[in-house]
Amino acid sequence: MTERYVFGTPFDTEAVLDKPAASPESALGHGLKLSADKKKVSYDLDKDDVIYGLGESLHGMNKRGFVYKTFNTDQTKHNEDQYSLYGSHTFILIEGAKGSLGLFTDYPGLVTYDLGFTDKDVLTITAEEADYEMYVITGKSGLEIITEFRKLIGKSYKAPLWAFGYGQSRWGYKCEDDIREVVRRHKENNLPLDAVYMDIDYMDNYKDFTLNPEAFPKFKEFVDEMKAQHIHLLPNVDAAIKIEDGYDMYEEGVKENYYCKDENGEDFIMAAWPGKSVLPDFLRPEVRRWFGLKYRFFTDAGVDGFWNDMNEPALFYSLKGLKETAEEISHLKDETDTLDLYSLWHYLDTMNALANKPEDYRSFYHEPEGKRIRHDRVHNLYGYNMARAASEVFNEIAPKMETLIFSRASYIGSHRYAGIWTGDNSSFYSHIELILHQLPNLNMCGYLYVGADTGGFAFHTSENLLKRFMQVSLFTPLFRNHCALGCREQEIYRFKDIDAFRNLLNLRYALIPYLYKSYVDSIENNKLMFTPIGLAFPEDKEARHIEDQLLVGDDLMIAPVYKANAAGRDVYLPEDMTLYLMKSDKDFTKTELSKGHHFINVDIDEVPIFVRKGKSLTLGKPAMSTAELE
Ligand code: MIG
Repeated sequence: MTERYVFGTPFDTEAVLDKPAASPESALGHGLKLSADKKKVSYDLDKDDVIYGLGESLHGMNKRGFVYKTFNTDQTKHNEDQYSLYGSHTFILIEGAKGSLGLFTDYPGLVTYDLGFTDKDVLTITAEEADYEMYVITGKSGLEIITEFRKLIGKSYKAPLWAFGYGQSRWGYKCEDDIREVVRRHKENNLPLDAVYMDIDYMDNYKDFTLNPEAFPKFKEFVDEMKAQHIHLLPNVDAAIKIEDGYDMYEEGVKENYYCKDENGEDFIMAAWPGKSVLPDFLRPEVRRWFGLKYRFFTDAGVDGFWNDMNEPALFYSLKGLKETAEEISHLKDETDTLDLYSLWHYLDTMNALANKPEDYRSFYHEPEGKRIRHDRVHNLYGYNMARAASEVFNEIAPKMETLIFSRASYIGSHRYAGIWTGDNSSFYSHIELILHQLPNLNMCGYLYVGADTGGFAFHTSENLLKRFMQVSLFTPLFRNHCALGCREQEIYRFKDIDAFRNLLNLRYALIPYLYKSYVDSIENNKLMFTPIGLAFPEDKEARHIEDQLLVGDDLMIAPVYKANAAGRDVYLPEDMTLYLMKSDKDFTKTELSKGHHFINVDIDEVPIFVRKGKSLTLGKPAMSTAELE
């Protein structure tokens, strides 16, 4: 059952299209307490209550014991001291002694979730303004509540089958030949591959919907050449538009008044990769359509995949903020003889605070339906509507193609338009574990086409770390090896043990029929693709606190090894299962295991797959690309 409470005058996020009738505030029950100013809802937690949800946020699968802030942030450090990442997924599920309860706070600005942090026994949800909707969902089980919530927010975006192929990416591929080499070296080594990503260096001075003409002199021919080898190209499309006379896109937007405005009604000037830039007002349908139709530049050439980046939106600085900062640090030159440490820190902090400044997010405006609204109040809808801009026109501009789009920033609602990736993780073992925590929480918030940068984005990967990363990612819909500029090259063919990597890719391709079926089933039936065993076996007290095992679809369970130099791991089986230790789709051992705790030995080249009681492991035949799958 879903109850809907409306406080103040909420902005319509379009997260829920078909809204149930509102309940009077006095009906708010289930132990939920509303503060006098109506900004805060609180709830007393029992000792063993588990809290799921909040999508891609950091920390455990059980979110209890920390504070989370939903304000989409270009956060390159996925460490435990961060409160926000790129997406705001404001649904939580409380599983505990009093039953299961789902809460969705529909507010597109800052919402603070204090989940037993300030007071270990109290959960509070605080919206920055008392203008939001709260959906309270009850049901017989956590899984039933999740399905009810997913129905409420509408069917998730469905990516094409080819999007389950392996993709190679690196920030730093610059030209046709860089991409050709990636493809060639995969082929030479018999490594399956479906996609190569084009990161921002393909552009002409970081201008959206342009190509560096020297690097891509005959783009259409190049796309065809790649297609002939079953390779999809996926350009990165950023949010900010370069200010440059003669850049047609910029000029059209100025003429039509399509950009976000500052306090004085002038175009708000900020900086991202293109330098001084403006931000399209994606909250307006006509701006979305204009931007969406620009994708023709690529789709006409046969490009059928895209990733949207920097769309929190990330602000390297605002022009106003830069001027203020420059003024402030100019005083340093008078202090060089007398500078004390506190002043030094002040100057350092002043520079560091230039990017993504809260004041900047409060200093520009959107004009949806002619109404002026300050950006911070609708901040989390920006990336949502950028992805939507493309997704809404693909059928029109590329009716014969099966396009893929995924975004970095998101808010519940954008799950209907695009997938997401989890942004700039690092080559850390702890970030393999993080994926396991994010997957089910993303799924419950509507995101099914998801994946993390495999091998890690920042920092340097090692051969064994990449293997362990791949052993998780080979189960996720988006399976992309991606890495940052300046970090150790991490294409598979850079390492010694190519045979072992090929085996992992073969296993992935053999699993694609099962994974894609489970993926579609999760979309059609509003289910999780990745289910925590605590939710699947709610009566099982042991299963409740296990965060590093997941059911994948209806038949399988995974329990990956994600610790450095580990020879194996502990596993808890909530029922009898068959363990397949898989070196490849063809080379495996099979062991029957009974319900309960086990230590399993897992070699660096083995992937443990558990087949549930009464189910079987269905593998297809691997292929060099999804197009060649039988
Ligand atoms: O400021 O396009 O998360 O995947 O490689 C960095 C360059 C901008 C951030 C993305 C990352 C991408 C990078 N981008």
